[in-house]
Amino acid sequence: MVSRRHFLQQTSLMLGATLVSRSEAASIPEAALRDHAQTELPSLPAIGRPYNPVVTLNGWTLPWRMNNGWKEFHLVAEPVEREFAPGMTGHLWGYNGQSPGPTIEAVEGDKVRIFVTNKLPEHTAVHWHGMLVPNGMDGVGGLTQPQIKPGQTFVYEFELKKSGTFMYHPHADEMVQMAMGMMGLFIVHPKNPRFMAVDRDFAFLLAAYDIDPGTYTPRVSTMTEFNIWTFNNRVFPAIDPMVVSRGDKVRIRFGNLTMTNHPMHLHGHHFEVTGTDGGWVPKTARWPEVTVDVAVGQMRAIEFYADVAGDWAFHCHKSHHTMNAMAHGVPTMLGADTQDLTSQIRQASSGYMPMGATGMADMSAMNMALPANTLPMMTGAGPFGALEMGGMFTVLKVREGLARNDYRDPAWYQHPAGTVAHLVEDGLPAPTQSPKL
Ligand SMILES: [Cu+2]
Repeated sequence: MVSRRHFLQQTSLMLGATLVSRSEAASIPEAALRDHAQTELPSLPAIGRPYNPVVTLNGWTLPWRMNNGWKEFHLVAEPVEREFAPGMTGHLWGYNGQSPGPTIEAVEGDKVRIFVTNKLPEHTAVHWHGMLVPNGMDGVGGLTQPQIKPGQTFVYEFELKKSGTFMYHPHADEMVQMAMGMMGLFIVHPKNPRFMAVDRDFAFLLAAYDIDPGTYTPRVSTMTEFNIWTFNNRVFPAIDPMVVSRGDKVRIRFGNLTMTNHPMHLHGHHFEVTGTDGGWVPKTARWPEVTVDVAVGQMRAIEFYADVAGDWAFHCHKSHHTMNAMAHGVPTMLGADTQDLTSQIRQASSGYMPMGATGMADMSAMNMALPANTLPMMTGAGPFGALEMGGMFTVLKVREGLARNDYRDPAWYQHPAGTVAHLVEDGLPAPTQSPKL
């Protein structure tokens, strides 16, 4: 246990995460809470070292207070409700009212003190993924600290040695606690705000769940067959677009805490990987890409100039990860003649509808009656019709002349005349065979 006097010592760091006593608990900063999934606009820090804030897609940044040179944060691990998209909510575990937990933003060189209160029905511990911390602050329950029991508050103290993109998640009953949504981003900004500066800086986590249609709580023992694929626990079309001004230098940071890898693909631009959870990638070690695979437990930061106006898709390239729950477990009916079958089955079940005999594209336009609390397999209405996407998909919206802090959804792109692929109506030339040589 820490004594009050030790607590106020500014120069020494604690060697291990410690339990906070009852008398110390009175001085803990209030824990900020959220009950919605809207994207919080980035705000410049009012106190402490200056930095360029990130935009957490459908997320927010945890407020802090300064206490004699220490930045103090308060995370509360607790059961939460998270809306994946209107029509589907998960009963998850998270931090401070939401899952993922709030993004922690601080600056290289900062001394941070993070209080963690456990309101879960079982013990937990918080690991600071990728961060260089004293061993006793590493948050591996049983290995580097005692588990944080329900009702207890522990405190972590360390100095931020390196800037970059990191994550926090439990290292206690991991299979259950991560399958239930316990995770968050930890962004350490460079001490020099001009180093690696960009105009727009987006961040989110990749997370996946197995939630049967009609139910609310993820199956926690699922190993690979997940059915809800998310950016920051939102699925398309409920993931906010990434809105940028044409010419902006843009960074997108994504960490993968699912149980499989995700090839993340950007349309219309070439990017470079400029950061991993091990730090910034030197310029000489970068190469151009349009897709970068992010493995389990990895983070990647990509950068590019958004030089072409439009609505550009940004998504996981595994096509079953841009689908929602109802896509899974559907038999393949391609090529099957369902006419006879349909009338026979309808004698037993009047509402029967055959699906997929010519593909499944029409399912996104179909308003099928769904069980409670699930989402159609693919959905989203675009300016030209159904988008046929779900899950890990959003849109990079590049527009002319947006103000620096303007992230409002500018609606769909208005294409200049003559720049959209279109139907060929008449005047098709007759097919000709190339002359035999
Ligand atoms: Cu994927």
